[in-house]
Amino acid sequence: MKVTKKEFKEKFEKRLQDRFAISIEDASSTELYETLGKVIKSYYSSDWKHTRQDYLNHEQKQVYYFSIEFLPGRMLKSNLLNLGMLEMVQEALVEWNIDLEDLVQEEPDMALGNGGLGRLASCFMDSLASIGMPGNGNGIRYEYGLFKQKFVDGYQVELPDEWLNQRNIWEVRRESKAVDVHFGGNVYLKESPTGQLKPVYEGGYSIKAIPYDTGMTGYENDTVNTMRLWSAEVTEEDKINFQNFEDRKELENLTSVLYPDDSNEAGLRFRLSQEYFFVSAGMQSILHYYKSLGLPMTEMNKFIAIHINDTHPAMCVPELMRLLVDEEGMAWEKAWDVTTKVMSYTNHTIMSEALEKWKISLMKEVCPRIYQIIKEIDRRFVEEWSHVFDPELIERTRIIRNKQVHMAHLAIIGTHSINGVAKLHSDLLKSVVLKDFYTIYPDRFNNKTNGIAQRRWSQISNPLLSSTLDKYIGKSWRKNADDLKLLLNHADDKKVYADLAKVKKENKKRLAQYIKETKGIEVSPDAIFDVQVKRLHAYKRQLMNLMHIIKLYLDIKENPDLDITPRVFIFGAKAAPSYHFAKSVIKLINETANLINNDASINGKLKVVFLENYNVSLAELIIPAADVSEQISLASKEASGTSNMKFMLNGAVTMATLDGANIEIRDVVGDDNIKIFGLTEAEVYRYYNEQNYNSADIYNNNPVIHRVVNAFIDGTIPNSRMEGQEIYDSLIKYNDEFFILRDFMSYCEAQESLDADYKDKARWGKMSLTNIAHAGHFSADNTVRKYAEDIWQIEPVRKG
Ligand code: 8GP
Repeated sequence: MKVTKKEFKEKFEKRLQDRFAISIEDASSTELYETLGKVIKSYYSSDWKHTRQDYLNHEQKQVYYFSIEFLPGRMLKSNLLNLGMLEMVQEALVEWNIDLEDLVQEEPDMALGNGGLGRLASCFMDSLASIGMPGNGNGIRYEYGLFKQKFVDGYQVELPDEWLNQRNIWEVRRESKAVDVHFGGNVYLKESPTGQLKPVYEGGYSIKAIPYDTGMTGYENDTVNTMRLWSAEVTEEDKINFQNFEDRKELENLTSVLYPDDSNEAGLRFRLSQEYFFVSAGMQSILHYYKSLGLPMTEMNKFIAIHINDTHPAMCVPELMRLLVDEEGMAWEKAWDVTTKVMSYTNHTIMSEALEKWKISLMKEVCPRIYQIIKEIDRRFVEEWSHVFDPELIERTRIIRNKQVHMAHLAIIGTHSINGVAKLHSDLLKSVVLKDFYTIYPDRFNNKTNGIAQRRWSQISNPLLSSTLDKYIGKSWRKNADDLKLLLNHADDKKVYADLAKVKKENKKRLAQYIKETKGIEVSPDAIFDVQVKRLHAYKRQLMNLMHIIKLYLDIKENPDLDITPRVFIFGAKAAPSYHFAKSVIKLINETANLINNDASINGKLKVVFLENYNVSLAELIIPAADVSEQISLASKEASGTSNMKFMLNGAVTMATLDGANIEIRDVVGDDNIKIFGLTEAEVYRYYNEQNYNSADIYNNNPVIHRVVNAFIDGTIPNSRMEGQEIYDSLIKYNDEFFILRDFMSYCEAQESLDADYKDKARWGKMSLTNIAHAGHFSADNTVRKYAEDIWQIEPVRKG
């Protein structure tokens, strides 16, 4: 789209005038932001309409990405960038003495997700549009996003995220597309006059599902896809149908809050109702659309692909069966054939506590017809395979087992494709976690290594790096991230290293300023910025990072002349509100930070900063400033990780275990440009098999470890007696579930070697450059193309 500055300014002034009856000088940032949003929307609205029409006219196969979480972050700048207007608008605003950054701050960070899985969904939305693929999002419009985190006395406190208090300028309410979702009651089957069994519903209640659509703009290609988020509304008329007040309240609030748990999923009725709500609403609207095409129902798979992002939307399978069999009168076998061809599923974690299971009694209560259909799917599964495989294997893989409905089993049995999110993870699914299913359906399993929205994580978050890259390799990388490889032509050029270092320093200053403002801590941009930002989870081992900090602190106390490069350790992490251990780790990091930051005797060689409320916007500030990216999960536990990719794109060097996508990062950058340490996945499994891990032995025999672990209980870290004891017990009494003590010395060695590399400017320059140059490998554009080809069979319609 080509919009001149003059046109833009006229339109902007007119909008401001029409909406607020004021001139630019009198307008507040909020009014300016809202006006800018409206103007941007007006620029893409016709493309949005045309994109939809194009898909319709071409009877184009479309994918619907069902995800209970989306984490788009702020959209103002990404929309401007995608429309090719960012620089022009920045200039125009400057002419009015307005800083675009001030308006950016007005936008709430749309945080409708917990972490990796939700952010991935949003990266995919961006890429689908940017490569011109017909892709839609389908999720929940939570009124409260993920809680806002504050620290009080070092403890995490959760505050509500009332993001919708300020109006969401990007969404469009589409009342005319509302559907009803039925909950509860009883269902029995009755023979119809034609001899078919039809469900008869007794009681229960319906909730109105209202869709709110948000345009997903593609990068400079006039494509605008749709992310559809559903909101629950109860009409006055419906209210009479509720048997009791509690039911009514619960359902009225169905889409009010995002379940604030990352992986310790508690089986709550509320959550199950949310899942059924967005699944049923989305499936009904897709079917409605498909019927409008007037094509045979049996060919639905040629026009529609539905992706189940983790198991939360797994009820898409029985819901489509319900619609085809109950509503459309299709025979079960035909409906099953279509359903499995339409559906595909991604698994995002091997942590068994995150594999969802629902009590049968609960599912019967919330969505009784869905339960009946699942039971029938399960019955047929057993019938089909029990003559082929060992009965025990069939018993283990059934959907309904031990009075529970296993959602991953449903997602596997009901789809044609199951993928993991990095090579190692996909291999572990086949060899361990879903081994039995791999025996039954070997062809369904595949890998799709995650990717990131390259433009957000470079052009938007790191404009300085972007213009430096333009200077050396031209601009093609902005569209095609593989062209970052052109930087390798400068792999030995010290001038380029110096320029990249200059950019890094500026970004560090920007972050240092934020740290000063928000935490009151002074940090030097000459220090190494060593960053770990991600959800707080035991397997991610923030605790090991903390132990390394404690070790350095004790080393410096013992030897004040110790020759180490000053380091600033930066953390960002939210803990699930009910995750006690994770909250204790937060408290300990905060207390250690207090201790170290206020100890003048260490001469500022170490600083520790725990930034509050880590979210997408904060990530955009932190990641460009990082020298070191901490990706230190126990090998085999992190499915992929995606911040590792964002950091490398921004020139940080990864401190990594051989886990998740770290392995693939190592493969592309080479051993010299990454710091690998710790157990391999095979070694971890050997410990499991031989059951011979003994953390107390390590503790008793290694004086360094002994000293660091004791710091948790001997008063070294103040104000944290209880938490310290708890951590100590987790490491010693409960045998250190994630093998921190086993990996600790290897971690410290890797850190020492990193320190030495950092001192050598040329060496570090080359490492950093090599990481940037290879980051295109992890562009979500590439990942999504692979999904499109191998799983969804969709093609770009619009110019990509
Ligand atoms: C995350 C994985 O932990 C991470 O390794 C991966 O990069 C990311 O998904 C995207 O694939 N998993 C989750 O966010 C997750 O499992 N969330 C729980 C609610 C299921």
